[in-house]
Amino acid sequence: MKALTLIRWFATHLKGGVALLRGQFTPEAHRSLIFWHSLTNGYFTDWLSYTQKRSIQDFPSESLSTMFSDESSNERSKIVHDIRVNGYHVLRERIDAKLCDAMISVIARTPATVRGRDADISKPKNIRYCFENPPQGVIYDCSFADLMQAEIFQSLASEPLFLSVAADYLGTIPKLDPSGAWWTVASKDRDDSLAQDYHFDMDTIRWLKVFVYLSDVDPQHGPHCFMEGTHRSGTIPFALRGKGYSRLTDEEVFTHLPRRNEIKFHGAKGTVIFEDTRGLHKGQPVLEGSRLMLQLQFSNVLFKQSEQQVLMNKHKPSREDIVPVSSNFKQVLQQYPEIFRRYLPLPSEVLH
Ligand SMILES: O=C(O)CCC(=O)C(=O)O
Ligand SMILES: [Fe+2]
Repeated sequence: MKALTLIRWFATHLKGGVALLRGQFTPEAHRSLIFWHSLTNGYFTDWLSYTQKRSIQDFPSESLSTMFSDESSNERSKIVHDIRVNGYHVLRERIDAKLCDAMISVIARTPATVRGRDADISKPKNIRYCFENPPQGVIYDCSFADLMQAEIFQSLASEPLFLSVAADYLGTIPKLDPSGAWWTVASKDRDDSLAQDYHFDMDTIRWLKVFVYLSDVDPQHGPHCFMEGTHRSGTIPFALRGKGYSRLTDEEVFTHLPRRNEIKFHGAKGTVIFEDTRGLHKGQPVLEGSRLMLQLQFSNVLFKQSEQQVLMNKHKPSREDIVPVSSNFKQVLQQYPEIFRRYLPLPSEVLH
């Protein structure tokens, strides 16, 4: 009987693996992706992402304007090289403080979902709460679908430096996957769902995250941490990856991987970190005050999501929150609608 269950389970993953190779990105296939990823120490995932490579030229268009200096824009190949080798790159240039403040002001007025240490446990956790009057929690998440209503976030998501680095790293047109901003507040409690223990992400086949600190981050304010090099195949020992898609304590990680490979990102407001979060990473708990983090995820393929997962256009920030900045959004949307497919229910004449 046990053997039969095992055979069935393996057959399910075999079917899932074939579906993935055929380009069927269903939730069932996603479960098999995690299985094959762990079993092959990442090599299956590498193969799959290879099958998704497309030749892209002159992407994105030269005529788009950037919020960064020429120096940063010219660093593109070095950034991609660093991500390939180490799994991350911290941009030398920070995002301008005025732009950060404009983002913060939109985020502060956007309803947030509370996670962890919820004071009112009779309420389901996935309700949106208004940040002005929050229940006790550890993390307050704002969905990018909401933030994208503001021009500043449209500009950020269509920033040519981000798009070009992502396209180069992914080997195809990047697609904006679940992204958002969140406050983490000081808390003694820990919760499995909070990403405060080491883990790897695996929402799709290959992706690149762009993290932006919107508050100063020092050791007291929950630095983001990454185990250098663990985004590459063959680097995570079976004792860790055999646990599948779960959280790992520092003790577990440092029993199997050298502690000196741990990178703690301290940085002022506006710091940009490119990271392949296929590698082991976590957000250290905040010890005092709060940390505001923004994250964009650019993926090579979009897995199908349930209706519930797609929180779309639920809230419109008021116009006074919107600081006019030159936006590339319309141009990118017109040329490459697939980048924002997850977010905008575009009319079919735009898509085809
Ligand atoms: O809060 C952090 O620094 C970690 C976030 C994280 O795990 C993620 O965005 O995938
Ligand atoms: Fe993560």
